[in-house]
Amino acid sequence: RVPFRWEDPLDLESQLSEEEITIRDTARDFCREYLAPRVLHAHRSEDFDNSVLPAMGAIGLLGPTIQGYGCAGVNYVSYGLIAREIESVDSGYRSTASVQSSLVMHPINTFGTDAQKQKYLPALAKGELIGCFGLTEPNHGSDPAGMDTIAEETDGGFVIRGSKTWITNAPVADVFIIWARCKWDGKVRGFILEKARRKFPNGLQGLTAPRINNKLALRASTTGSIFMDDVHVPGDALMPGAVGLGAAFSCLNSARYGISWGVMGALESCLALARKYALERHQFNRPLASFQLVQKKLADAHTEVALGLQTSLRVGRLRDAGRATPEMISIVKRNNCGKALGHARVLLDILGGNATADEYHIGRHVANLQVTNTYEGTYPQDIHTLILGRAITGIQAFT
Ligand code: TGC
Ligand code: FAD
Repeated sequence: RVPFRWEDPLDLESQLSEEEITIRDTARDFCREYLAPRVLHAHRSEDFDNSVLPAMGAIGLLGPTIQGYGCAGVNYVSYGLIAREIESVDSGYRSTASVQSSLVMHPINTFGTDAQKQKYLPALAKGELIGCFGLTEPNHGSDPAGMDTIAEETDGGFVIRGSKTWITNAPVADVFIIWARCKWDGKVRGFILEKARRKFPNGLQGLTAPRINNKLALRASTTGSIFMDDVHVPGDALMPGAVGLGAAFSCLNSARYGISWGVMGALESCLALARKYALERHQFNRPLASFQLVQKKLADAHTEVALGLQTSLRVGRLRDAGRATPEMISIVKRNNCGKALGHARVLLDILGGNATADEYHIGRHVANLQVTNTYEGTYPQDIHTLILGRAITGIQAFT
């Protein structure tokens, strides 16, 4: 009989190359040694830890799929494996990293000029600059097409006015990727704005990014609003290739794909923690793990981890071959986020009263996983349901 390893039920290991395993192990060691000891303080205090992005940058975890500019230049499967390891500690750390990689470095690399790439990418890769991505607005979340932020042409540059909200990294960001509707032709375009802090003491006037305090989840990451009060930006702030909403949505493809791996990492952590607890804790003179009802909770979560990782791996392989579509990414984002939240919530019950104590971690993951179901397509995955419904029927049901 071939031995069965519950930790890797469908033998994912054998589907990875040596290089992918090395990258995964490097990320795993970093997460265990650097992030895990910090996470309870970060969660309790809601303080953004300035050391985290530079530490990730030092071992090549930022913008890892980009070739050159000090980036690792690895494949999308490796990117997913990194997200899985980071989110096994906390979704907030993964958010911080995936915004930097997928929503800031990716658009600059894809849509920017050579000068923009040279200026920003090496420092973003090192974590010396922090980036954020402003698409969501107070009145336009699921439907960014209705955005109110506008850009007007002025002598040699642009004036941008409007606001964004619920923006990861915004309060600590130096580089703002801002999506605005352009008055001259009605198209949405992407701009790079420099905040007057740290590396850009002469940054833009009228750009502020106050923090949103007292979040119930993702407290290890920081989130803010962005206000742009007639911000005069130079002509070279425009990313020439970032034209149309499709450009903004193409950045979401990378981030949503990474989230599909990440949330499986969070569920794997919950499973390992619940299993250990169930083996150690005794009631009725027996370990909790000996009760059939407890075993069902573990088996259900375990099956979804196994299936979810396989589907993300498949989409990653297709993406690396240039054959992944946004609909495929909607399948894994929708499925894995929903399954991770549902099963983490059930595993939490195994802890009994201790579920209430944050040092048992599962409750923090449950709170975080609610948000992963909200951003990048909402809970209960309505937007991805409708993206898939449209693909299946040919009829859009958003409006
Ligand atoms: P629609 O007509 O569908 O498309 C407009 C244009 O965009 C193209 N397109 C895509 N291109 C590439 N990738 C995709 N995924 C694309 N989806 C659409 C499309 O082909 C079209 O191109 P063209 O050339 O024909 O003009 O646009 P719509 O306005 O009807 O929107 C549809 C909908 C609802 C799917 C879209 O608005 C949507 O995805 N809404 C959800 C919004 C969202 O996910 N926001 C995320 C904000 S960022 C964030 O949350 C970061 S959290 C990160 C963290 O902390 O980890
Ligand atoms: P709404 O769009 O108002 O949706 C409310 C409810 O209505 C949801 O249940 C939704 O599913 C439902 N709904 C909406 N339209 C339909 C429809 N057509 N059919 C059926 N149901 C519908 N955004 C960024 O741009 N950058 C970031 O870095 C970023 N980081 C975030 C970090 C955090 C912690 C959070 C919470 C959010 C972040 N977001 C970010 C914003 C996030 O992407 C939005 O919250 C999300 O897109 C949903 O928009 P909304 O909150 O306006 O909800």
